[in-house]
Amino acid sequence: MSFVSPDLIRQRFSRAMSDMYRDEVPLYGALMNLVEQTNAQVLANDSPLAEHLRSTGELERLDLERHGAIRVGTAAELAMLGRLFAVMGMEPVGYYDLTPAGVPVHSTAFRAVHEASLQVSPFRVFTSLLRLELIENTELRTFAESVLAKRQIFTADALDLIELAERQGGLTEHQADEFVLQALETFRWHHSATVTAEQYRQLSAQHRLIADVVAFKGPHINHLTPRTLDIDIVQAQMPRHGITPKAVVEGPPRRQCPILLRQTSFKALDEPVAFTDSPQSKGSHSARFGEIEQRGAALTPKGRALYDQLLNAARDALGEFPNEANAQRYNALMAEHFAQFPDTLDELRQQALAYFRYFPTSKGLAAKGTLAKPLTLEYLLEQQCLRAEPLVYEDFLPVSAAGIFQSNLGDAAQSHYAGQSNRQAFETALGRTTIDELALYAATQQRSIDECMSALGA
Ligand code: OOG
Ligand code: NI
Repeated sequence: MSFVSPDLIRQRFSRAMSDMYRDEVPLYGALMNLVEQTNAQVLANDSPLAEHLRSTGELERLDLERHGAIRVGTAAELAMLGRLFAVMGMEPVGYYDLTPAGVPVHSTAFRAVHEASLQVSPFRVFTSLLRLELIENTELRTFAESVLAKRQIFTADALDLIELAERQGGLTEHQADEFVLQALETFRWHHSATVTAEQYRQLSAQHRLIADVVAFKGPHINHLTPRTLDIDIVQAQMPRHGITPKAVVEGPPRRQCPILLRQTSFKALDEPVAFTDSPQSKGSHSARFGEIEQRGAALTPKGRALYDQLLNAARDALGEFPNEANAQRYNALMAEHFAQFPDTLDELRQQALAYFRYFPTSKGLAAKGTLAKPLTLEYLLEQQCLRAEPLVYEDFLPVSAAGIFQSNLGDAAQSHYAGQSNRQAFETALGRTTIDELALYAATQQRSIDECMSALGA
């Protein structure tokens, strides 16, 4: 039996998800078009950037590139999702605790882990598990648990195909196509809620996110995010396309050498829903939104510590959550603080602030065997036998994610939770440990060094 590679299943699934979401949320299609136009413009005007993206393979994956997000209610749902994503070569990377920011969830990102797989499809899904234990009202918590206990978010065929894939070690062409169709059903939007209007109101009063998870049949995809090469252009253009962006771009400020991840979104749409007691009446729920991101270099632990330090200092100086009224001051504070973050590729590399991939140059390959030993990385770079390109950050940022959640839940939704960060509980629910993203970047960097050394005969 011959199996379809999990990377290709993921690529097909990502495309199917994008088509479904574009049908459901036309504004996502508008945003995609805007991003596509902007990317084409940036590439036409910035040939060094175009060359960098071509040489690292990022250009090929640019149009495919997107992430989505979902929220689930129970450990069993999370564990089964982990198995569903595994069929597509996606593993849980990173642990994000959003409770310090007043959002009662903790999360991971399901994604491919090897650079070759990421090249075929970098599709990622930010997946959050509701922390019901943080609901203080025991009656409401018990009610939420009982509602969640009754739902099945996977189709019977999806469950069969997951088991089949595990048993066989893969899926055939036909099975893979069927799997994509069946898996998609879990993420579809449902216009009818599973609770009464009054129950919805109570859940929502506790936290809008709780209503979003508990009151529906499944974990509808709540946004899909294309990757742009210039987020400031898109942010500025959005209003002209009938899209209202959130007040500030999350993540680092604009720089010469982009680092980590910059993100902005448009507010969630108010959509009609029917409740169980009043199927005809027009309730509404807002959950689904649009987002764009610009990705930069993955930072080492040292670089990340500097990022966190500067971000916290800028936010402390602002003294409140960034919002419409203080957006200008926030941007100025960010620019001021981040002036301390080195902004050339050489500095980022020499000070070990970012991860890099190394490529042999034609000069290096021609000189193979004739180079003076020992062949150190610095020597080979100096001789222009190698070149270094920053590694793309493939993950998320907890403070940014909280900002995205907040902007879509409304600022009134800020709550305070006494709960501790609980990675262990999350991993117990998931049924496995989450992968340390920094170890993945370090491994990719090391593989590229090893390949270069052997290509140059070291
Ligand atoms: C997820 C919000 C976080 C991101 O890109 O940081 C996120 C959610 O709203 O469920 O998508
Ligand atoms: Ni997102």
